[in-house]
This record gives sequence, structure tokens and C-alpha cells, in this order.
Amino acid sequence: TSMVQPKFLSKPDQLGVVACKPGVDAAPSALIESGLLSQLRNELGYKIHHDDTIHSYKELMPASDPDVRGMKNPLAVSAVTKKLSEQVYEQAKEGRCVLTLGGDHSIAIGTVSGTAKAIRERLGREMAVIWVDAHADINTPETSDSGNIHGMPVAFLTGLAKETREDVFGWLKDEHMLSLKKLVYIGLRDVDRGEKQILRENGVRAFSMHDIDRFGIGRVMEMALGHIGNDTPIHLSFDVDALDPMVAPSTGTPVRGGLTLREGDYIAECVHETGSLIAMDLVEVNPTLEPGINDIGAHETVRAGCSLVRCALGESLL
Ligand code: Z70
Ligand code: MN
Ligand code: MN
Ligand code: MN
Repeated sequence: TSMVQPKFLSKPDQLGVVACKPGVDAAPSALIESGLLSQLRNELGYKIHHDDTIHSYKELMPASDPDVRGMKNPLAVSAVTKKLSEQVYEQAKEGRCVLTLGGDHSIAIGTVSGTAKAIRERLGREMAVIWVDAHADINTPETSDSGNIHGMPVAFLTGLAKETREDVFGWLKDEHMLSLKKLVYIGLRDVDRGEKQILRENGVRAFSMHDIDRFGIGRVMEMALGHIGNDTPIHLSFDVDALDPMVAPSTGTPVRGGLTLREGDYIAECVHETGSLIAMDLVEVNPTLEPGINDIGAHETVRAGCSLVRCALGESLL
């Protein structure tokens, strides 16, 4: 096991795992079949708490799900993320690190709310989120052009977007919330106009690909972790589309000009080194989307995703 002593976990050798596939189909099974969990168990010595189920939450899907404020599938996404929030909370309140394999990025409404609540209860603290992504995912229903809720999770998690209807994210309460001051983005390069305005007006700390080109990933991580501070639990929400499509093509919304494999792994390693990691999401891996004539792209994307998780959990540390 790694030499970094986790600061905020009472069970540092134990990993809670949640696998769910809303929005994408084959990702969690491809990640698990490629040996990710068995490697974490055998090579890093983690005790893994997993129900051996890849949740599709079909039982939660309503028969009819009309748009609400332009949001597509609002009842389904709300019900799934509420259930996921409870699952992640149950793991995090035990003091384990929680790994969620998704699924599209709307699932972060569940994961971040679940860990935020558990960390408040267990430690009386507010956690930080490092959101690694080509996209900001901070549209409100009103600023969104697409109505896709995977473009909105950060708005719901920070209270920028609110809904009173209990069945449309009204279940998100104060204890689930993330402070905009404790949010840091890395890797942005495809941000909508309305989102840029939201980021500016709220003074959100964001490192775009431009910043990575200018300062290098080393300085960017120093600045990002400096903003969060030493004394704050960190939830890492990693959208694989932050990586360049040359290395991770199998994702729903690829955007050229992204992170190299090493830059992605380096981000995960730096978060590991803080000893403050309490949860990680790996999302938007979609091995069924095939850009090429064979499945090399899918295989490479799964490999890249596995590498990110292993780095965050300390494998690459000497
Ligand atoms: C775009 C929208 C996007 C993925 C988010 C979101 C783009 N800004 N793509 N997550 N995979 O529709 O709001
Ligand atoms: Mn998506
Ligand atoms: Mn995303
Ligand atoms: Mn994205």
C-alpha cells in the first residue's frame, strides 16, 4: 500500500465501489473486466466493498418523463441520482474512500451530494471538488441550450440551479451542497457562453487548457491544491473527456486539444499525494461509441480510465 497517510478516512485500506451506467452502457463492466478492481485489491491491498452489481436503475425509470424547464428525462435522472447519493453516502459514512464508475456526468449529482453529506456528518467539514473535464457542466436549466442534465450537475450541486419539486432534484438539501469557493476546474476547453458568465460572476477557480499550456500541469496543480488548502477533504470528479481524444476517443462529447495521458495521471497522482482524497468518480467512458473501424479506441479509453483510478489510489507512488 502507499506511503501517503490518508487524513480524512477512518478506513484507509478500504474502498467503497459503486458501479452504475446511466447514460452509457458498457463502461463500468469494461473497466471492471479489464481488471481494475482486482488490481486495486491484489496490488494495492485495498479491501473492496462492492455489491457486484452494475446498477442501471431501470426500476426507477418512470413510464412518462416530460421535460421540466427544458430538462430532458428530469424524473429519471433525479430518481437515479437520489438513489446513487444514498449508496455513496452509505459507503462514505463508514470512512472509506468511494470510487464510482459511471455513467454519464449527471451521476455526479448523486456522488458529490452523497460524499458532501457524509463528510459533514462524520467530520463536520465542507469538502472540495476537483472537476477535471473539457466542459464546465454548470449550465442551469435556463442557460442550457441542450436540456441535457449532464451539462448541469455543478449548477444543482452548488445551488445555482434549484427546483422545489421533490421528484426533480428537490431532494437535494443544504447538507448535500458544495460551496462554489471549494470547486476547482481543470482541463476546460468547451464552455458555453452562459457558463462562462456563471464562472465569472461567481469567481469560480478554473484552469483551462490555456492555463495548462502557459504554466504547465505542475504549476496548475500547485495552484489548484493551494486554492483548496491542506485541511480539506477532496472529491475528484474525473470526466474522461478531459483527456485528448487521441488517447481517450470513446466518450460522448470528445473535444480536441485535451490533456495527455501523463497530464491526466499527474493530476490524479497529485490528489493522491495530498492524502485528502475521499472519493473519485470516473465518468463518460463509453466503449460502445466507436470512432474507428475497430475497437482500439474503446480499449485505449478503458486503459486510460483505469490508469487514472490507479494513480489517484496511489499505485504510481514509489
Ligand atoms: C453542454 C451542454 C457536455 C458532456 C457535458 C454540455 C456538454 N455544455 N458533454 N457533458 N459529455 O449541453 O450543456
Ligand atoms: Mn454526457
Ligand atoms: Mn463532464
Ligand atoms: Mn465533459
